[in-house]
Amino acid sequence: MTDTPTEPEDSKLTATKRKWAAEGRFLTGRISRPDTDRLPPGQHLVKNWPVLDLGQQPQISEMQWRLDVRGAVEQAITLDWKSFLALPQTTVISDIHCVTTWSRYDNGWQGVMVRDLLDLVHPTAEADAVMLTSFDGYTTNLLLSDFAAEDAILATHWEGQPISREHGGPMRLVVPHLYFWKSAKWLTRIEFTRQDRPGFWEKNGYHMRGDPWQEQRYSDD
Ligand SMILES: Nc1nc2c(c(=O)[nH]1)N[C@H]1C(S)=C(S)[C@@H](COP(=O)(O)O)O[C@H]1N2
Ligand SMILES: [Mo]
Repeated sequence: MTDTPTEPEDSKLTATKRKWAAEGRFLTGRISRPDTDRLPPGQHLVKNWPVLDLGQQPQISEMQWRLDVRGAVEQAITLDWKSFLALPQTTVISDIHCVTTWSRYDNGWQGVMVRDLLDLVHPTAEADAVMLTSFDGYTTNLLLSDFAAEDAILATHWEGQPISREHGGPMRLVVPHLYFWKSAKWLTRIEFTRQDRPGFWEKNGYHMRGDPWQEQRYSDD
């Protein structure tokens, strides 16, 4: 049902952000911890919610929507919209930290906790990472230990309203403890893998993990 989306094209944005990575732009050299500093080094607070993506904002109807969960799992599954909404629904509040230096506190999310999805598919002992693919062709990778964070959520609602198309509706991932590029909008495929492989930004100079408190903005090489 879900075909592999094609890789996004090289754009001006990609070229600019690749250049920032090469220059180490925005790096403060400070290391911090979430329990002592709510705001990670080099970040500033915003009240609005900026839109950032590769410029293709797919319009996915509830009819077309699918979430394909595959790879190193005991129970691969393809969910349609109705079966996704039938999973346990949870609300959480968390902060956003974007690598372009803005942070936004106290975002209320509603949806399916990643941990509830993991209970359903049971990653095998070999599974070490996930590759996420979105309807716009975007990819990003996470270690399973980060994806399984207790506040990671497959979100359908923000502040009580369905997430708008520009912010990744009808469903996006939110992994609050990593830079926001790891939080795939319009998510359609979760592939569990034995090895952590780079996604789109990770191939373009950005860090494999992306911990804001350790300022893991860019790859080391
Ligand atoms: N599918 C998809 N997800 C994506 C992106 C994208 O281009 N496509 N951009 C990422 C980046 S770089 C950021 S900072 C956040 C921005 O989310 P927002 O537009 O809701 O603020 O989405 C992330 N998820
Ligand atoms: Mo970003």
